[in-house]
Amino acid sequence: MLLLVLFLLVAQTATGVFGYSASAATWSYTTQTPKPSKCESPFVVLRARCVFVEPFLKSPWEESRYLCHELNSELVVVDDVQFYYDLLKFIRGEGIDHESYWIGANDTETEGKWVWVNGKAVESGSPFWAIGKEDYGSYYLEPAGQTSQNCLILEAERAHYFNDRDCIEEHATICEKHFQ
Ligand SMILES: [Ca+2]
Repeated sequence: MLLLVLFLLVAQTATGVFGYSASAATWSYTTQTPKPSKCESPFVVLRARCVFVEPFLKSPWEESRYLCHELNSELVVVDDVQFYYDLLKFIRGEGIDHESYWIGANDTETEGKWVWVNGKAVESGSPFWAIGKEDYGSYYLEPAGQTSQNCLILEAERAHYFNDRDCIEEHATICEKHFQ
């Protein structure tokens, strides 16, 4: 009988120790893991924003967005002229300006109503959108693709001005990581 009581006591103690260890291990994990750096490679800081320009993988717009999500980021929102300038300067400086890049806006939900992935409206006209020239000489402002072109791209052939393209075309990607 005494042996049985001793056995139960030891078993209870062992259980208690195990439980304590598990919680201690959890505690030490959460407090000792280093805080992640704000903008780590392959992302770079441009105009105080954290972006990743991926020129090699070509994908439809939705897959480009998925790629960004996999990197805990989102397709880039180019809503600031100075940031736009720095982004283009970076692309040219890196020698990767032969590619066109999907960025984070579309007019899929309502034709002609361009919306960034953060829900804000895309600014129309200059200095963002490309100007086209008809064969007979007159000029027009993009976007002009109507319902056949619903995704926003920085188009290489248009000096990386904004243009609307068919979302299923395969192009390079620019992601942006948010800190807040
Ligand atoms: Ca459209």
